[in-house]
Amino acid sequence: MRIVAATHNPGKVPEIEALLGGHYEVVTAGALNLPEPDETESTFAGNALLKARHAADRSGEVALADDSGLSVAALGGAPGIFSARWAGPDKDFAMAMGKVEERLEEVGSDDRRAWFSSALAVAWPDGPAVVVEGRVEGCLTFPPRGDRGFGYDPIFIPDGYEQTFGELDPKLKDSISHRARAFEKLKAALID
Ligand code: ITT
Repeated sequence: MRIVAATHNPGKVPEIEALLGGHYEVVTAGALNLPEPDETESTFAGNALLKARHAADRSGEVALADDSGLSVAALGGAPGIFSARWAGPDKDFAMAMGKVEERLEEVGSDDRRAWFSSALAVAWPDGPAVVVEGRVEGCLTFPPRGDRGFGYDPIFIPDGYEQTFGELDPKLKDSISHRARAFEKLKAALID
């Protein structure tokens, strides 16, 4: 069976493919020339549903979307749903990670706790949809370390580890990440 990965973020695609474990043929929204919808909702779940619904109804195929982001405790959960927008139109994550560090300096807090969230939504064309959410807790480190993964991975150390997601083996990230945890819930929701 084929599933549309309703994302235009190339960093997410291998992770989604790995989580699907080769059981589905994955085609991306970009490959189908589907337009990128505006993320107008105020929650990860709302934006994931919006993206999955948009792709499923336009492609006529089952679609899977991920809406995710980094939340920093000392910044009241920012950037959160604005994680991609903090990187600007050029998707400059070196700049976005610098902005996180600057904001932490401005608030003058030593609290480096942070978490990644992922909402995964599956939508059937003109049919139902399912949405679930997963989270991984950790702390931030500066300067960024490692060139694996994508986005904010080089500043995030998951609890129980000493390396950042940018340094850890992608297979390990795929077993403990926010996306992996959401995926476990998705499997349970689809089987129940
Ligand atoms: P799509 O909406 O097309 O999927 P996007 O990049 O705009 O792509 P989001 O709106 O969900 O996706 O933004 C999530 C941002 O949060 C993403 O761009 C990354 O910067 C960050 N992020 C999410 N998951 C991450 C992960 O596993 N590692 C590092 N950064 C992550």
